[in-house]
Amino acid sequence: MRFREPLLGGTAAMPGASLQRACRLLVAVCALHLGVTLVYYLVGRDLSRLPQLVGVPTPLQGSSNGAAAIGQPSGELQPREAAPPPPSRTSSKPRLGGASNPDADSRPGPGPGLGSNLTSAPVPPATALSLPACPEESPLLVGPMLIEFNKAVDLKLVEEQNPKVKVGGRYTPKDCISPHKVAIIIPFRNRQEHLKYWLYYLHPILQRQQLDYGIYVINQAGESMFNRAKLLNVGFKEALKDYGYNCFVFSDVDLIPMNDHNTYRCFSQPRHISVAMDKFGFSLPYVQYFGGVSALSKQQFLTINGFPNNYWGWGGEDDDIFNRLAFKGMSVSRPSAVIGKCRMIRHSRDKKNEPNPQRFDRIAHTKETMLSDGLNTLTYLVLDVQRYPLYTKITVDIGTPS
Ligand code: UDH
Ligand code: NGS
Repeated sequence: MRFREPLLGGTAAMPGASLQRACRLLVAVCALHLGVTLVYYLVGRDLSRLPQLVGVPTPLQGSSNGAAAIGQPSGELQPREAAPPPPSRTSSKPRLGGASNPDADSRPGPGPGLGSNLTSAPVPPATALSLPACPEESPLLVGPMLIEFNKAVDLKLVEEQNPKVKVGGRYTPKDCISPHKVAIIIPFRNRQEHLKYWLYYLHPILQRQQLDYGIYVINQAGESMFNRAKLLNVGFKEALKDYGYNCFVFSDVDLIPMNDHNTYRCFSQPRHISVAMDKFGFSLPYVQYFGGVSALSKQQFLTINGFPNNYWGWGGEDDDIFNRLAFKGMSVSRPSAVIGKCRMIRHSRDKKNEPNPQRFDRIAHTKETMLSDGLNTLTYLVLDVQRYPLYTKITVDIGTPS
């Protein structure tokens, strides 16, 4: 018996030809599929769009949120010193701020004035609309961090290490919408070296915390007595002219958190953030302590009429703020002493910030004074606004003790 050539032509070849055609069709379909996939990949390269197209919610991918690019500060600071980079924009015309413009507080969104360039920087609205909300706890957090201050910081490098931070120190998560629109306000005068450490450590942390944030350094002009709380009031008002912030973190320039689970955001009660400072043996110095770093929502801040304007020199203003909160029936929320660990950059006492001898008398009268000393009586003159790559610096004349 010999084998026929059963599948090669004639009537007997018919089933073979059909199979061939079917195979060709299959190959064509595969090629088409491959082509379409390739086009999606090359054109979009943004996989977060795919779920939007098919109506599937996007699980958050840590790596697509910049965590890898941001990186964890290794503690390896660059040895090179650098002058602050040139500002992107300068407004040198003095502007009056304060109680004369009460509407500034209630504007929910971006407004005229200082920051129109900042509000144009974040994600375009079309993309933002399709993004999911950021999760309650960021998946990017790393926990305890090594914080040290033994090597100088080069701000140019910090800039390169934080490419997603926009001019003026603005950042918005790319892959999700953060409910936490946080203005970080730093009272400042003549502490550039501390500010460099602060920016080096905090920018990566705040990005990992998936906050929609902006950094405001409120620089007191002149040589008169320092006034921390008044500068913080100025920061509140000025930041709101930039963007619809709903949360305000008030931070000394020399305090760095040691655990990124200590989120720089607002809570249902005012938040004390720097609860376990190294200089106090990683614990609270006293239960009412509210100094260092704290966070108040816009509404909480407005409820207490902001901070006092008349604590000139060191001490007591944070106790006055605590009293204001207590008199308005609020309590203080805090992280645990483990999560709340932080380091302070050691330094000597600043000139023109000597202890205020009036502070004890003032904190004994917060209940009455808080009605007539605060946001409703705040006056100041903005002398200069500089939009640096990593922060916005607002220089103000806040006057002198009356
Ligand atoms: N600040 C300045 N410049 C000043 C004074 C204060 O930028 O000249 C800011 C800065 O953000 C600082 C914050 O205001 O972190 C609070 O200043 P502070 O002097 O009340 O508190 P700090 O913890 O120092 O910095 C306390 C006195 C240190 C004495 C140390 C003696 N060894
Ligand atoms: C209290 C001050 C606070 C100050 C705290 C810690 O005594 O303003 O010490 O100060 N209150 C009064 O003086 C009434 S610190 O050691 O951080 O300089 O914040």
